[in-house]
Amino acid sequence: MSIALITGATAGFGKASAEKFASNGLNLILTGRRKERLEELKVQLEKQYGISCLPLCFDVRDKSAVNDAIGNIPAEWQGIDILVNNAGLALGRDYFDEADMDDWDIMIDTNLKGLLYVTRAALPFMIKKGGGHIINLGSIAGKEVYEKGNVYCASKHAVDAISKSMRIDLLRHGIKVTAIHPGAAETEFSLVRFKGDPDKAGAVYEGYEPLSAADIADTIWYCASLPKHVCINDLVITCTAQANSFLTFRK
Ligand code: NDP
Ligand code: 8X3
Repeated sequence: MSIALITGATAGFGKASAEKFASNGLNLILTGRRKERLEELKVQLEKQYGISCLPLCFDVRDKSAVNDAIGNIPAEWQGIDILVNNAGLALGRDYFDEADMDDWDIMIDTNLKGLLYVTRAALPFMIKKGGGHIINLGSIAGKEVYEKGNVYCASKHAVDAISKSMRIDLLRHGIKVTAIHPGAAETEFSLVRFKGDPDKAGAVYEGYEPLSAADIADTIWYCASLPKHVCINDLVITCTAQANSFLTFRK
């Protein structure tokens, strides 16, 4: 059975992807910081789909914790076929000159450095196996910038750039690299961005139908399930009401 490692599996795209991958018979290494949610998901997916899950609880910003958790996975889990680098967040929506610089650090440390740490830790297993597929979650914010998006947009532009670099540097190992760039999708994303304020978070999705976590999980699975010789390099996906990173048609 194939093995997929999905970061940020406790919510949103990561959780929906875990369900999609499990329904297609893959064994899953599931990561996140919320241990209880990981344990609950393991129990649910194993019971529902008859697959096996290995929950790994760590913060992707902590390089030693990442190396420790992934570097020491049991031998039977080391044959990772697919790595979904999904863990990430936006914090705040403020003008550049007014933004909280601690928010900047957290976004850069999570969205860019966390992705780098996890990938480097998992790669030796994929290289040893002779190939695999890395799927990075960028964003439409990694293609275009918008007002008060500054450092979140920069962190996702970095994901776009590193995905292109990985595709070149990992070619010799037969590892595919796909970057998926969603537009607005209703998950816990905005609740996190607005630091737990449900009114601000809800307002983001008012007046139009945003993408859902399941829409993105379907897209991730589509890219992951293509034949070995086919690689979607770069995919931008928005809801029909969204034209680009800043223009959304609201009724
Ligand atoms: P959610 O907030 O619903 O889920 C985010 C996931 O990331 C959670 O499982 C969370 O787990 C994990 N995570 C966050 N920080 C860390 C950390 N430091 N260490 C480990 N895990 C972490 O958001 P989405 O599902 O919407 O977002 C997933 C990805 O997609 C992100 O990279 C986001 O930037 C990107 N994206 C989202 C869009 C949207 O509109 N929703 C659009 C475009 C891209 P835990 O808290 O348990 O650690
Ligand atoms: C999340 C989408 O438009 O809020 O990456 O930046 S957006």
